[in-house]
Amino acid sequence: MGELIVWAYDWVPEGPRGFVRDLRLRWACEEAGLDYDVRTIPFDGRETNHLARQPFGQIPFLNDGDLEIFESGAGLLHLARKSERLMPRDPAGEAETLQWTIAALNSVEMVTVPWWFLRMGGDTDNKLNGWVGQRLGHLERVLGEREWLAAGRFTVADLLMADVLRVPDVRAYGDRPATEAYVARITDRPAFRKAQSDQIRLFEAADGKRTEAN
Ligand SMILES: N[C@@H](CCC(=O)N[C@@H](CS)C(=O)NCC(=O)O)C(=O)O
Repeated sequence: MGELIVWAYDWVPEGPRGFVRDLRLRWACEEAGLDYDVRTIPFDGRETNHLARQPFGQIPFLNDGDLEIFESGAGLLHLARKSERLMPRDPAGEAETLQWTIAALNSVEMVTVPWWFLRMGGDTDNKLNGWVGQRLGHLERVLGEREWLAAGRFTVADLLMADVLRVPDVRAYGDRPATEAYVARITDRPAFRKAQSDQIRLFEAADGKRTEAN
């Protein structure tokens, strides 16, 4: 293992800025105090220009020296194994962190992503409303009873769950005060704010280059 490199797009339109998933890996590195570099692949041609590194043509992916990892969740868990700040080392704390990390991906984001995708296309009264409401309702109950998802302190599970929940459509859906307080608290962390502003700055700098090129 060696140099950590987070791979991102070199540019995206304004809408997704601050939400593109390389932010998850940047944020985790910031929380853990791990040195990392960000490198980019061209947004134009993204469907096919990096299939050797990410078989679905997506970002992010991560290098750790010679190790290459795609999927933001896999990248986060890899980083969590490098730093106790992201995941406790005791078996119970680690198991709780793992289960909530997978829950963020496979029980919450698995429903919220297709849901907001339908809404983006104007289908606000879509068939996933009930399913999303149910998942978020269960989470509201959990978050009403505890400050952190796992191990009684901040872990990579909170990073990922907050990132899934902070999507504006999700955040605005229903009245869920405990969830809103959780998202606000976690996205107020300096590591999040730095990762987000670094991402936005990269895309803003790329705006200038694209204008010059056209
Ligand atoms: N499950 C993947 C999803 C990655 C993903 O959706 N990435 C978006 C950017 S946030 C992307 O590359 N979209 C372009 C596409 O899907 O073609 C992960 O978590 O890494």
